[in-house]
Amino acid sequence: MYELLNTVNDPAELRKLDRRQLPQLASELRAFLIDSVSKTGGHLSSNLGTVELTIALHYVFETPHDRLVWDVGHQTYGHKILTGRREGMSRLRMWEGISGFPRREESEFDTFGTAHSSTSISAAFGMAVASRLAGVKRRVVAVIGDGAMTAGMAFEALNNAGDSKDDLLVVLNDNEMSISPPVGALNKYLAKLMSGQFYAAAKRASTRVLGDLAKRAEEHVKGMVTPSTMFEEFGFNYLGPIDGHDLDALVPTLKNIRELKGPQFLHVVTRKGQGYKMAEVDPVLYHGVSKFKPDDGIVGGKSSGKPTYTQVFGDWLCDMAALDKRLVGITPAMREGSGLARFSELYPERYFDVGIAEQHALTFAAGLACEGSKPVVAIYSTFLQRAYDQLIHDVMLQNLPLVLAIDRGGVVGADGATHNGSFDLSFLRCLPNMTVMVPSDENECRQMLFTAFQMNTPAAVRYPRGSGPGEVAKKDMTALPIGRGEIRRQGKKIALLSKKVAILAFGSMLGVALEAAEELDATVANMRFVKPLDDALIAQLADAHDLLVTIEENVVDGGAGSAVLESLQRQGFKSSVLLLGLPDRFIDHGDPALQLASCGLDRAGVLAAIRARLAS
Ligand SMILES: Cc1ncc(C[n+]2csc(CCOP(=O)(O)OP(=O)(O)O)c2C)c(N)n1
Repeated sequence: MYELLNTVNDPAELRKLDRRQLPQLASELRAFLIDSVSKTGGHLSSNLGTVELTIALHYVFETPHDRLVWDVGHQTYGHKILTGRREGMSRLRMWEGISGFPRREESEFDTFGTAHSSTSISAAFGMAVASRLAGVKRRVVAVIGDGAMTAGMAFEALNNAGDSKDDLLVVLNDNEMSISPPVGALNKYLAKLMSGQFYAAAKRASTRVLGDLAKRAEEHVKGMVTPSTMFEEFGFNYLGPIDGHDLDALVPTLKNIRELKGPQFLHVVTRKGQGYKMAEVDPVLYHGVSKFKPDDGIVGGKSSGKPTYTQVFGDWLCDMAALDKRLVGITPAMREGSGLARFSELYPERYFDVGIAEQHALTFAAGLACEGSKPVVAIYSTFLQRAYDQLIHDVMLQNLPLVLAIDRGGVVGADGATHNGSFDLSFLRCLPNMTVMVPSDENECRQMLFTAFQMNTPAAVRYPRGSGPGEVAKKDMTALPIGRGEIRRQGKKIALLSKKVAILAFGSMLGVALEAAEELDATVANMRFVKPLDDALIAQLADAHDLLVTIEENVVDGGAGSAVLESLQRQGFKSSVLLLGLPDRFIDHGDPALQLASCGLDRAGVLAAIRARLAS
């Protein structure tokens, strides 16, 4: 079935094929992708859309000597398959299997680790400059999607690279989709470029001889070409748009461009989900998938029945919006992932998808807050990292009321190290004016969102991926007392080795704390707030116990446990304290239970750590 594909274990073998064999290779690669992703889950539509582009790039460029830099990297399965990882695909995104994104340590063909978007042009430009400085002749190619192109970082890189004379090729993979339909002026501009010139330009680009292109590039560098596209204004030689599924257009065009000097920009048009009808029709649903049967497709949407924290947030947002007209909901291009789909339909005028633009999202929200709106920014923990200065400088410093609904706090599973929300408690709790809440179940999450919304200062509610331990039964809006935790379990007898133990649990770790406490007959506190901390509760626990154990799904360094230590020190306690949390290393992809177990954050790990401390 994969007659040709099975012969390609390396791009060098690909380059030995006759050009006329490439369409067959593309169809085998596409079939392999559908079969493989249906068994493992992963990103589907974006990979199906880049099959021909991937083949053409490896066919034309001398990879790995020439550098191929993928943006986001969720479209690199074809690249992985053609670069010796066909068999590895059966363990894609699994514990100790290959990653769903490019990783430098995984292959010499993965030139730059990624998964957060819009980094490719900067990284590729850096590589082009370093190669020139080292006197190494190589081509460097960045492949970036139209969604990723909306981020400020991509424009910062264009601005910088376009003003240089370095040899760099930016390939814009324009499929007129982000995860959801793309937003913004750039998208309209690209559509205009496409509608006017597509067919004529596609024909021209594939037949144009090198001399024509070289002359045009030279004239471009000398400023003799009247800029006609925005990319030319940025200093790039713009070519295209061409059909990104037509290998007869792609290969000759790339071969010609390969010989040109200076910054080049090739606009390629593809279709997300190409070649698999159901993904073509619904590329949003097929962007990231769990296992499915290729003949049936995804049956019954993605819901597993039990509400996820994301859904709890989405429901709360709709309910809150009905109660308070000042509420606005903001997402940086994550409508589905962040649970805003229903809100966007019910309240289109108060819904803002700002594009892949986390930095702008925060400052935009700050502006809204200045004028009396009540912004709720829904953001993944990992993507909030990109907007840290905007959070500090524009929001916290001015003490503007804003709700940060932080999803995917803690380990996230198959997306792995790039996507784990491992650091937010550390980087949020050090900010003046901030309130940080961590729900231990879905109902508490709703209460905390309501509490945050009532406050007139910045507040974050940080919840994990997936569903929690309970069902959300309560639909009412009740606020929690700020900075107050609660005792969930009182240790009755003197526990192990005559020592009394109290576990101070933060958010998602309450469940495992309670399990461990059953065995040790320990006291358990549901701390609820990382900031402000419940100093009185900490003092009470310190008075009555020999060992305090803190547990959180955040790095130990600077996290909630550190905050407890600071509180004890401030209050003059010299308690024995054990800090449990994520270790000082990046956690790889895999089942979340395995990820947590690898960090000692499962029942067995927690018990072992506490026993070891008591015995020491
Ligand atoms: C900084 C950042 N924000 C959000 C995301 C989540 N995300 C992953 S892919 C994607 C859409 C990318 O669209 P595009 O670049 O057009 O690629 P396509 O999937 O259409 O091929 C988004 C928003 C991300 N990876 N990085």
